[in-house]
Amino acid sequence: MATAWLLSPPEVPMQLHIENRQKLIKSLCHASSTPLHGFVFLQGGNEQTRHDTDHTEIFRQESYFAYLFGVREPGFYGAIDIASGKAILFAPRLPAEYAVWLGEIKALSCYKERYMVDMVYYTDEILKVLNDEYQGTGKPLLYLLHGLNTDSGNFSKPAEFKGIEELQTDLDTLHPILTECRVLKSYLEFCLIQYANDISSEAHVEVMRKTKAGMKEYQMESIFLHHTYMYGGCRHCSYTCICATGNNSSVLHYGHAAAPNDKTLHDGDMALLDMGAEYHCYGSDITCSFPVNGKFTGDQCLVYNAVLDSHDAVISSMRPGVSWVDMHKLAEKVILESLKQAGLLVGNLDDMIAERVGAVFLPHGLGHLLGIDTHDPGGYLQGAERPKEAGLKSLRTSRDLLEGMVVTVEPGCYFIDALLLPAMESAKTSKFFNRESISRFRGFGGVRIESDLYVTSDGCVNMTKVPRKIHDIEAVMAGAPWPIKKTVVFENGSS
Ligand SMILES: [Mn+2]
Repeated sequence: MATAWLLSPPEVPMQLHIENRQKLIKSLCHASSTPLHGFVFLQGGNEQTRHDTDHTEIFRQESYFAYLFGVREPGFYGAIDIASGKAILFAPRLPAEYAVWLGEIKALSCYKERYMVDMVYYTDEILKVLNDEYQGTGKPLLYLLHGLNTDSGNFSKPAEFKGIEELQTDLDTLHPILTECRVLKSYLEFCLIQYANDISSEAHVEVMRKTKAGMKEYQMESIFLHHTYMYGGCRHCSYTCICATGNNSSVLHYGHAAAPNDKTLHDGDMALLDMGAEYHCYGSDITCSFPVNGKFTGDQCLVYNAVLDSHDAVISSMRPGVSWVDMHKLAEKVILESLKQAGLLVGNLDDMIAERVGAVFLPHGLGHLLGIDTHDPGGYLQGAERPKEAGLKSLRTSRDLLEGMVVTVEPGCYFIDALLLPAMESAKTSKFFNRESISRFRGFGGVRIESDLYVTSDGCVNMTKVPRKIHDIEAVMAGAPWPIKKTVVFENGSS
């Protein structure tokens, strides 16, 4: 059955980045008791080549730079004059042969128009321009980006250019404030994340429909990539596709170079597909789990519904002020309850929770902030400590929810020998496991269900539009329609 897909990815209004810059300046001024002078100054990403060769990897903008300026080309710098709010871009001066190999060299005015900034100069003019534009006394002061990414442990690299030592620099102020700006999404940002969700949801459904025993895992990946690029204009994914079937679905980050989605699908396997496209640097992060033959067995229903109940329980409890750590505990509890009801676990639920049995089945965090990065920054405020308990320590945020956050909800239930076997041996936890029933699930793999949620003033909106209930998944896999009404983005202007 042919489906009419929408063939026109949306034009992104640069108003989005104007608003992001205004929000930053407002936050910076709000955080200081005295009027601030100087420039927010960022260096955009540079093109990378493959190892020692001249093969250029496809460029994707650095995320903080993308947030403020939306520039898609490499080699740029950007400044915002804090006093006036004026935005200045600095473009690389391209050599004449660029026009032969890479295309027309654009006039600076083209960048000014496209990116809706106040001024554009060349990168070799930075020092002069900053000196000329500076309204304060003494040497121009630059607020540079330097701070920890709490997911990777890496630090963002402050801008560097020839002559920067002649200016004053501040490395401490900008990072926490700019990061916090990224945590709460504007209406236009919401629209972009919704678009990435719409096209990715559609692609997940397309994969479900085409999945059959005998295929390779990478063919599911290929269908997803084709759909999001062909019909959605998404050149990048938010992360490497995880297309795991059978026991591979208990490998949390399957799909990497050493496990490249290359198993053959067998009748009876569960598939766990964690795939999300990104558009104009804003991403989506969606996981669907289903049997490759299109029909759930009793045991597959049991595990799947345990995770779906957990997913739904969290979503119906989410609202501003709710602690994400509590949401993780709720997710865990619902899964443990289901496993107990099914006879896989025995004993008192509170005792199981106290002994961290939940982390045996759900060892990763419940979810994370999502935006320009899949694991968007800001999960831990400066000075905040990570929880130390098993499972909870993997949380990428321990914060209370705020209106405007986009968070993933991704509970899972996995049968991972490396966790299950020691827990069944441990003096503290062995009593909770019904060995006979659990043995049925060795080699089952796992189930994860992941949706992207936008936190509203009194609840949340699920931005992910894929079949979740077992009868809906079975129907779609058997050919039933699953219309995804694409959200018309950017129509209502900005907020
Ligand atoms: Mn995720």
